[in-house]
Amino acid sequence: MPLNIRKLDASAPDFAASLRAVLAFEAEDDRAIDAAVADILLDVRKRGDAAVLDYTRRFDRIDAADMAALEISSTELDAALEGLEPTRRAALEAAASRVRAFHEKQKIECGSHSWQYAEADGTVLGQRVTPLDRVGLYVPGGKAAYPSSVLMNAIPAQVAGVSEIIMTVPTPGGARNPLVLAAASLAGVNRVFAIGGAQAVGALAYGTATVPAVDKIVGPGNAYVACAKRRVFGTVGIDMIAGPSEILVICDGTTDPHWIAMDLFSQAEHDELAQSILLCPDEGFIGRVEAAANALLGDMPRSATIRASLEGRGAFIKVRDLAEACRIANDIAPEHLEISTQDPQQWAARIRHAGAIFLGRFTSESLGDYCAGPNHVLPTSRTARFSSPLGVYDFTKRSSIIEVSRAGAETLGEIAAELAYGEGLQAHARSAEFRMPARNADFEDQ
Ligand code: HSO
Ligand code: ZN
Repeated sequence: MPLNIRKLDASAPDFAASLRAVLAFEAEDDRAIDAAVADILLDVRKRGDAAVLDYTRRFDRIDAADMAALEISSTELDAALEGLEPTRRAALEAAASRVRAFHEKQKIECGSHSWQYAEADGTVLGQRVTPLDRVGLYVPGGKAAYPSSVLMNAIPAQVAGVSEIIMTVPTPGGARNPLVLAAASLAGVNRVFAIGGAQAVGALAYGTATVPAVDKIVGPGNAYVACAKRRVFGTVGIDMIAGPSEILVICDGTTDPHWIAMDLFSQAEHDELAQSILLCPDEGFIGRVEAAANALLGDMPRSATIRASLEGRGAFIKVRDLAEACRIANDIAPEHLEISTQDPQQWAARIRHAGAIFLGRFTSESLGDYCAGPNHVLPTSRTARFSSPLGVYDFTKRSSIIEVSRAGAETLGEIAAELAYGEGLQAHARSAEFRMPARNADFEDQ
């Protein structure tokens, strides 16, 4: 059966409403899931390892005597790396070193360094940047167990200077994914536990006798994991709640339509709910991409997922021109935006909201997923309007630095005391005034 992908025309009077309908995505908000997760978290908090072992027995069918049996040793991680087929290992190493190089550069450019300055009277102000002590990395099992995501989450943490990265990965039935373990070894993950679900999130957030409590939990997961991350937020930091993958392609109609069709497939194959959209001013070209998609689909092992995604959430949108395409792209604020046109820089300059922008016909989004260097953990579901790719900055925090000189205590004391009295906070005012000879009869220099 030929693919039945929705076609929209940006000039149609009902276009805005049709686009909203295409974009509509309700993050799963299932009360039953939330209630189950709340129970699990409470139980892990109360009973620690014993609770985690019980849930792992129940959900992952692993009968471990104790939590130590669920820790994957560094010897096993290294052996997984050693055991990889040489070309696979070389690719993983090349990807890791490119991702590391990009994030090293990001560390220098993106305000990861402390700074301070002195005012005329000697008061010093500044900001100190420190890495988080311990980070938890959740890696999903099953269909979304991506070694590339291990690299993308662990490497920026390491570059930031995080001293301990604790990874959890469910291994249903005890099946360990060697490529995931190899990636953990390569990325320098410190400890790995074969646990998953809300119980793993709880263990990382609260700590158990065996699993150390972390300061922040990052990494994707299913609805239970997402819900658990939301619930432990505040006790620990979290990265983001990632939605299904998205790709938006702007094409001027002169790229090989097979390339474009495959780019749309590349995100569609992640998930039935993934979203792939093409914006193009040339209706004939849209037809050729559709024909190419139909010709290519049969060869895809994940054709069922691709079909469900494209037919359920995909769209071909005919635009008047590329300027209109850029306006629509900003409205959609996609996770990934490909600009497959002549002079892509010109159009990229108009883009304000996108997780990652891929310029030119040779830049397939998939290169960014694995090895270009920038992070593949990106804002989805229009959150690119206000958030950024995962980066070194997500694994650091800032402390303000204030060192007031004796002269500064006078000038700042005037201001602070005035405002403190205005707020009815006497102790604040007096605390400042004690350090001001003019306002403190008992002032003694020290
Ligand atoms: N495109 C995904 C990341 C990924 N792709 C991992 C392949 N493996 C993020 O949206
Ligand atoms: Zn991908």
